[in-house]
Amino acid sequence: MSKTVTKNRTKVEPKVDRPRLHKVLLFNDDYTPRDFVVGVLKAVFRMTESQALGVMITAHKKGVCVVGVFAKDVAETKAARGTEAGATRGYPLRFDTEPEE
Ligand code: TYC
Repeated sequence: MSKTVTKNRTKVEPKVDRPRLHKVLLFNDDYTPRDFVVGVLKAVFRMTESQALGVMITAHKKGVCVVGVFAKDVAETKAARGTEAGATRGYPLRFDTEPEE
């Protein structure tokens, strides 16, 4: 008599958390020229003129604006590049990162 062979075909999904995405925030200040902020947004975040203008104006009016959402290392690099771009010209322009919910 032959034995019945059964196989468990249920897929076992590893319980790994997807790495959290991080927001890049842009903060308003009273010194950095608007055109400069727009230029940094275009160069570092590859935005169009109108996207960059929208983000700059939102930060200017509200105090802060989310620039975009990226993998942690990408968000940190872009925030650092943006802040450095201002610092090299003596502006207090500030970007920072924050984990997404
Ligand atoms: N508030 C600045 C000005 O009036 C412009 C500005 C906008 C600076 C957004 C920073 O994140 C910023 N010159």
